[in-house]
Amino acid sequence: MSSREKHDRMANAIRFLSMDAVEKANSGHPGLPMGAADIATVLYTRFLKYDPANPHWHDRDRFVLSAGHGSMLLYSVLYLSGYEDMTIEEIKNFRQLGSKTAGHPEYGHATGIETTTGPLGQGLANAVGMALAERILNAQFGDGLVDHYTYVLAGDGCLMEGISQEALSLAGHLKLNKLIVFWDDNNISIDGPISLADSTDQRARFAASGWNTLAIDGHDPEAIAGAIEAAKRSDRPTMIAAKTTIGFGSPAKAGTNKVHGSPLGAAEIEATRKALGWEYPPFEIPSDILDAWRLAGLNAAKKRVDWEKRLAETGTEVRAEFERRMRGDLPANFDAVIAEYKKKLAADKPKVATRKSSEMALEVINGIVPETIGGSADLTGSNNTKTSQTSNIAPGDYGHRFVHYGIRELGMAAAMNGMALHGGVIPYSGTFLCFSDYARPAMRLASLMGIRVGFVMTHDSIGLGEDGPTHQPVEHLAALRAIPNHIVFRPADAMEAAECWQLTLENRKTPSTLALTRQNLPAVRTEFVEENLCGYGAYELATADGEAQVTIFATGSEVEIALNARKLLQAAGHPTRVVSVPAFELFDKQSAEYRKALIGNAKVKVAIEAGIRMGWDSFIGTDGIFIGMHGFGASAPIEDLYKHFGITAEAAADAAKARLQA
Ligand SMILES: Cc1ncc(C[n+]2csc(CCOP(=O)(O)OP(=O)(O)O)c2C)c(N)n1
Repeated sequence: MSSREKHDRMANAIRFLSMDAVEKANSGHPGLPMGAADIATVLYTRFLKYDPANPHWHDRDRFVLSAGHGSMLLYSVLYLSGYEDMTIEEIKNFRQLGSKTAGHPEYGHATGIETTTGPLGQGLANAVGMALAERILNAQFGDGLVDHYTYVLAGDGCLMEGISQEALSLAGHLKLNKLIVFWDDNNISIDGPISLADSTDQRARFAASGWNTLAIDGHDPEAIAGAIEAAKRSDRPTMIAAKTTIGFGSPAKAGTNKVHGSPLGAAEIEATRKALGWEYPPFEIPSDILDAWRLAGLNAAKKRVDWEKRLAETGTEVRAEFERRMRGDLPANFDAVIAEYKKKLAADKPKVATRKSSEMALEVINGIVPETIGGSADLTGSNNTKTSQTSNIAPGDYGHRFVHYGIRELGMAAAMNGMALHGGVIPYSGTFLCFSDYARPAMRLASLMGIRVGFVMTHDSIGLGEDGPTHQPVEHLAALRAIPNHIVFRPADAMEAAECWQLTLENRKTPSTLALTRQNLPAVRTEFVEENLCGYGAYELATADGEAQVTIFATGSEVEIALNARKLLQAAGHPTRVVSVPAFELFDKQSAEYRKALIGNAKVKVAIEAGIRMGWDSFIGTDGIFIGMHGFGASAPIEDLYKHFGITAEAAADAAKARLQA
């Protein structure tokens, strides 16, 4: 058999596994796997550095299927190359409950799936973060331990999405030349030909963003191999425009949108079997082809043995540090250092904005956790994400810890996801809370994937003042709290900010948002307690003098207001307690007894938060008093705004008194 013939048969194995799995599931996307099978075959049999038997090998190349609807391409390749958890049964159970082969690739379901993709374009942006993490770690640990490529397969859809521009301009600027993107240039999306909606010169666009670009016949294995080799020689990231035919091999449907997202149907599959000369029944791969694939998997793994050797020869200290970081463990002295810092805060009682408190906490954390990588979407001075340890990562100069992401909130968030997925670094970065809307699609995927990312969101209420309602978040706290597996922290002072950061770093499988103020806040936690009280999600900050008639729940900047309202109420003879609620999600995890006791049974329950009411009824009940926002904010100095919207201690105390007397 000629090598071309062998290649074709290996690629056809992907095509038929994909076609047959989609047919059996009666749903899915056969077109992309059939069209991109040649690219995947060349990549996985001749270039990709990976080891199916050690899928988490740190120095493996990463492959991101950004066009996640083509999931069967990835599942087929993982099965063929010998990933143990991707069995033929899993392929047969494509899209069924409990299978590893979900409709779109899901991180954590099976090894070899480097990220969750499906929302088009995000995979490409994840890959930028992976490629950046690789360079950062390479700068710290050297070529011997960290030296790998990040490959992407992106479709027309990925490139049409706005996020692609954020991702590729960032990668182009940073000269991430170990990032190699295949564009599956098949001219088809769901509605029909791309010309219905797009006439972009993609190569020109990538070139304008600082990329090396190549164009090839995506069905010619030698052209694919040549392009990868050329890409590896480039000093810039490379986009390979690979002309392919969607649904390659299907006599009646190839090259049309009919094969994008529906099963081919038994008759057309039969015709395709004939056309491609594939005489095997569904899910049966002839042994010579399966052997060839498994051999490719074994060959790809050879480099791991050398790498293990290099790791073993690395000095004990460096090796231990590298392994700690890649495991994602925090340094052993982390808790002790935070405790010391909390003691200092108890003594100093700083009156600062929580964005500043956050910076102070980061100054301590960054001093002992060298893997944190900070950043901002062009709001560095406002987000306070830069500390003394974090100098700028620049094109070709990656041995630093701060990323100027530019005004690219979604690209930034998705890149951070990629960095976290890569491992060895802990990304955090900021924008204004209001613009979390721009980052939200990636924040959601961080939650779905269960990864550790710190989303720093400053200017967290009308408290930002004069910039006005376009910049004043109102519904954002509620909207972010609505995302499963996402912790929204809203610390009230420097002590809580330190605790919230501690939790952000400790929660390895949950991303966190830190909602932080622009305005100064007094210290409300002035005693040192070793325990992380924010870890309860809500805790009693001030007790009532006597049996509580009123309980006031508040977060962040409104805790100060709650404490003042308590004073007014107690002066009027109404014992009042204040509960700080830095994180709804953590409170939900407490025992029923804790929650019941904390909510208590005071006659009147009040919540104060400069956002909308949504979510607060679980604390105060539907008949509770909510002091907060009921619509958009306004442009004015902060003092005027809080008065104008009735978010004051007096308003809260008056409302509580009126209710007590009712
Ligand atoms: C953000 C987002 N919007 C819409 C979709 C729905 N969708 C899935 S595939 C697709 C078309 C993609 O076209 P292309 O990338 O050319 O893939 P191909 O047709 O080549 O398989 C669309 C609109 C999605 N998955 N993600």
